[in-house]
Amino acid sequence: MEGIEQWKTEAQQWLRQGIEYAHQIPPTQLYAAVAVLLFTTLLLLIIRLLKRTKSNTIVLSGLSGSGKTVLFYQLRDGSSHQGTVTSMEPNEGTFLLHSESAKVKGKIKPVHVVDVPGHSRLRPKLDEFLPQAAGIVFVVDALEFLPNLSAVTEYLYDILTKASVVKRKLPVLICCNKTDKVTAHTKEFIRKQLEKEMLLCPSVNAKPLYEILEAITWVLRRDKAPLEKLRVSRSGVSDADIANDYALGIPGEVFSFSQCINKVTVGEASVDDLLFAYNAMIHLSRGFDFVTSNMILRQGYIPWHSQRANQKRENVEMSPFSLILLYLPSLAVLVDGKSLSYDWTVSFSHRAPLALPKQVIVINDQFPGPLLNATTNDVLNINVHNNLTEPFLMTWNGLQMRRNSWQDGVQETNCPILPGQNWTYSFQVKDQIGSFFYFPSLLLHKAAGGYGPIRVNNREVIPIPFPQPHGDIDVLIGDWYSTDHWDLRASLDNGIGLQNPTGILINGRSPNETVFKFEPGATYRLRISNVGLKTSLNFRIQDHLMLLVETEGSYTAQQTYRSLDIHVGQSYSVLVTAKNQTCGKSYYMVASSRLTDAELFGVGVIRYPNSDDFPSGPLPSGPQWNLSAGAARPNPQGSYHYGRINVSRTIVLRNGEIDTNKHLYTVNGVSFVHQGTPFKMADYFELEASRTANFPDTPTDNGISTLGTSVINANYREFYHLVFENPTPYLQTWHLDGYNFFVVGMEFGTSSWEEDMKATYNLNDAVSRSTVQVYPSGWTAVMVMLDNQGLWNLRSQDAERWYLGQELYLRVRGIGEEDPSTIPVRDEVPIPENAILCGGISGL
Ligand SMILES: Nc1nc2c(ncn2[C@@H]2O[C@H](COP(=O)(O)OP(=O)(O)OP(=O)(O)O)[C@@H](O)[C@H]2O)c(=O)[nH]1
Ligand SMILES: [Mg+2]
Repeated sequence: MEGIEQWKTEAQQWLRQGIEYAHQIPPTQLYAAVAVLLFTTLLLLIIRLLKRTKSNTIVLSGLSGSGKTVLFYQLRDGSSHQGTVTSMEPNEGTFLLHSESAKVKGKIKPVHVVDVPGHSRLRPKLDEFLPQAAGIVFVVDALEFLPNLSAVTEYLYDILTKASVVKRKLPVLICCNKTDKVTAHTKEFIRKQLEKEMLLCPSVNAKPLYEILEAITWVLRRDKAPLEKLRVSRSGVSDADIANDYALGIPGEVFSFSQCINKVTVGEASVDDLLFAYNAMIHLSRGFDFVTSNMILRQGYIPWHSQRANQKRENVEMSPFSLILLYLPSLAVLVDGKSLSYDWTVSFSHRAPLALPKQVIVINDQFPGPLLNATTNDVLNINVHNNLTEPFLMTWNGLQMRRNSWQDGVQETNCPILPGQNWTYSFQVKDQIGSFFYFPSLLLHKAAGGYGPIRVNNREVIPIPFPQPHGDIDVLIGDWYSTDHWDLRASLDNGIGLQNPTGILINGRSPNETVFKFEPGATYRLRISNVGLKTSLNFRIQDHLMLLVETEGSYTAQQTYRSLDIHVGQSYSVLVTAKNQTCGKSYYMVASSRLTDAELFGVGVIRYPNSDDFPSGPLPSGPQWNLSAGAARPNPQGSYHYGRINVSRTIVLRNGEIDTNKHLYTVNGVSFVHQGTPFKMADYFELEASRTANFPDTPTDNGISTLGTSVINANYREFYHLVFENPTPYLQTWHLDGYNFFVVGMEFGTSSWEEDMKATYNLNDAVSRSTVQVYPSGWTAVMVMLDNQGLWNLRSQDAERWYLGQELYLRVRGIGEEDPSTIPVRDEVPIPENAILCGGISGL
């Protein structure tokens, strides 16, 4: 008690002394001191307050399916659990990033992550989270990027023009996701496309200069129109955007993300490699800017994917929920593309091409058959009524039937449509563009016609790398035998090969019967396919040049040709510009045979206005071998990194012949013989089907040839290197259903391929196609990413050799190898409900 009293007295003394001291200080100094004191306290309080409200919220946004929810779980748990379904509610959580959870607790701070559903109806939720956000991660699906380009751009534009983003200078990370896939686009490509597409949004500045630059670019590439077209197509969609808060870009300058007031960065990520995403999160949530991956590595963040990638990949892919939901009708709105229905009656008709009567296969009474005119992602339903007297199947040369070999229409994937019956093919032309054709696949029916053109057009919003042509013209060229197909078949069955064809048809017509009308000055896209049985053709137009722009669904480096060799089963698009002020004249279009005893000519006529006459002068002559078009030549798409992928298997396939009781054709010594039940069906119903055991990956030298059922078992998502060797004096063409491959090497003069030939490969910008020629005594090498599960026909496009056994099947399987009913729908669609059953499964 005494102690306390003493303290009290001392305190009173200090107070008195203090007051006296204060009285001695001049009042102004005193006020100043108090003011400084108060100001400092206030400042400290404000700093404290600000520090408290410093946000650590990262908002994940982006289109539906871009991978936000997977990213959310990966960031939180290092795994995406059971996979994902389309989110209907935002996902929210405050957690230590999984990559940091091993670090010393207390030193690291949790991050608040919000995953906003991408469905357009749910996107307004984004506005609820932006006010407290520290940064936005805008997730882009780098795999399905081009088909969604306009939707992605519109959403991103919306975000970048919001007051809550611009005013607060919110950093935005454009995270290009799914880069684990080989066909994913690079971040540079995505950035460029987005910046370009942004210009089509309202109130993005800098249009005038951009337009000038674009015009120059397009004129150099002989183009003027695409941007205009895009602008028109976009302006209708985005009227609502005019209400956006801010404009983007700097007037008079080409738009780039660097012009945004807030920082916009582009990075890459995937379930297998979240290094960038993790670090972006860490830096964003701590108010730092994004860092380069070098800095990240220096700071020692460990890429977590190295330990757990495989486990996660399985988790993602086997998700039962996402599989079921893939098929929920409620999701149908998310699938773009329209549904097209065709009703086809296939029948024999007496026709007389080349003035020689023959039973021709017509479709709805037409020969060639009707045009299938689709746009990328459309779903086609083609109800085929078989009014022939024989079983029938149609196959779709070059259409990839993604995940859906059930619709491929070849002997080992489908049971035939019997006479008098019908079957509806139903498939999506997913992520494809280009020129193709369909033809009957069984019983040498192709010799009777039954073929027709397929166009898969670009979606309106996807630019094409050349001016929008004035019109598209389908040109089907092919050899023609005036003998009925059953007689031809009987000869082959009796060991007598096909002789020289009777002639060459253009669009099913004899010379001079097919007329194409040209308007002066207009540019036409000719979609040319060789639909014949076995003859390579040279195509040319009198006094007109052709600009090659597309090969079986891939845009090529554009090159001008006077003539083009088109081998059986190949398709090309060329642009032909009509002459100016050329009225009253007409010109020859010629398709002439190669390597036949006598040169045969298919002749079409190009007519300008007011010309009724036939062209004058001799037919334009063809060149010697034209080895450049379609070889391993540049493809400017530039977004594939196929040259960097490790090849998991090399298969060398040598074509040959055997004489048993009839003349047959072989691959690696095996001539294919159909067993009665299509393999695809036998696989599905787990029927023991006889297969040639151990089909060799390289030709054997023992010279023994056999009959068999060659199937190469291949692993889904592996990267294969196929070499086709052709020791014969005849030209060969090979086609793979379900895929485009990169043509990396081609040689003639020697048919035996050696390892060291790889040194000559084009591993940068090879053309991507589905049918490739192999020159006489030559070899051709291709590389293919097996990302399309199913059973795929690899065949000689020569109808005679195909009919006589020169084919095999690539059985690309992943999960569900043992029990086909467990194959995830995401990898392969289930057997169609209307599948025709036959052979060993007909009673099931
Ligand atoms: N290959 C690959 N697939 C991925 C990756 N990330 C996500 N996916 C797949 O993409 C699909 C969509 O992923 P989600 O995370 O559900 O998509 P989301 O963005 O949340 O979509 P919404 O919820 O509809 O907005 C799933 O099937 C994932 O398995 C990736 O990095 N690589
Ligand atoms: Mg989601």
